Amino acid sequence: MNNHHYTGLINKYRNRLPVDDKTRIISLNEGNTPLIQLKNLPNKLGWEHEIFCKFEGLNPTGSFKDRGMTMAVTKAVESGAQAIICASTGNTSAAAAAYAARAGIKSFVLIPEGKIALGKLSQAMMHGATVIQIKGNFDDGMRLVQELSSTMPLNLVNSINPYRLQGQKTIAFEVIEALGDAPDYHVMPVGNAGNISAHWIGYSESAGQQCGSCNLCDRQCAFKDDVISTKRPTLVGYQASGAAPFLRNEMVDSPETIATAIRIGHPVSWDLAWAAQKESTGWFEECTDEEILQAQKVLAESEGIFCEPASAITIAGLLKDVERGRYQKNSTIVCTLTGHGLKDPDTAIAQSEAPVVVRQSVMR
Ligand code: AN7
Repeated sequence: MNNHHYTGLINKYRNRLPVDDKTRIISLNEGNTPLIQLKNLPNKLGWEHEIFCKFEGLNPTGSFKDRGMTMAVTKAVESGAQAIICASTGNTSAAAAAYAARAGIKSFVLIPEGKIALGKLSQAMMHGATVIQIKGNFDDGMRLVQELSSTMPLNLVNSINPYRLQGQKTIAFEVIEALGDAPDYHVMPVGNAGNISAHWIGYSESAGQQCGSCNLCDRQCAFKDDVISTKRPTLVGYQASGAAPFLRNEMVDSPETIATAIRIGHPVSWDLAWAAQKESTGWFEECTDEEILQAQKVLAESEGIFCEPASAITIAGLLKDVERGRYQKNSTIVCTLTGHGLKDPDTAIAQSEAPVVVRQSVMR
């Protein structure tokens, strides 16, 4: 095999990840996703920013979760685990099921009954996970899997597992490589808040700086040889109005939103995400379900990029905050589009006009 064949993010960034030469790497060649500059939307709106989408929907299972899962499952296997478990709003379960299949171990996934997008459910089922639907939401599932994994030989692969964040931090490395430096802003959806924390770890390491996640990180940002950027971006996190604990400044007990991926009221990475917001002088903002769906459609129609509703909240947030002048003029802004639109065809079809039906005779 030639040296240029891309074999996933652990191989690419192995000197910045907790693996050694003996580690058996469980990978589906995740990462290396495209950074696509938006053209039509900023032109139409007269925005003076350069806006890029990091399209994480193009990972092997269709979401950013693959970045964390390659690392978590690699370490689970290294520790001798025979089975992994997670709670999920959908994408984590799809990734866990796929990487467990790749590793040849078992996976158990807990999902809220009737509240995950069908594409994600089909993935967990096809990859052979034991799918357990619970009469409750993600936060209830999270409590259950923490309990189960503490008493049974099950390796927990939710983002409370620090290896998940280690894998997910690599998105920052890729953005910096593509742009030549960190952007001015990096914008993303916030649910369980692992991803915003991972972005901050990645950007901090890249700039050779300490961050609020250092206590969880086995490498202590000791990357003096790997400094690749001159600065860290301002991080902006968008939440659905019905599931916005960071806006309410307290946990939300009955989260509700059409963006089921981020239907989370008790984020596990609460402290880390606040640290990321404060240290980056960023902010959290909320968007309604209506704004989310509208943004999903606008992005798909104007740029040819189809992301899932949770991911489209980044565009909804920009539509609101750029117009308000919250972003400094002439900025470089990167949006993480966390998952592919094909994950949730039901929501897409429900908000689109029905196709016309014609008799064949009319066509002649
Ligand atoms: C598309 O799959 O939590 O703030 O269980 O699937 O790191 O939780 C999914 C989260 C954003 C939020 N966009 O990221 C799960 C799960 C998409 C997602 C998020 C999720 P975090």
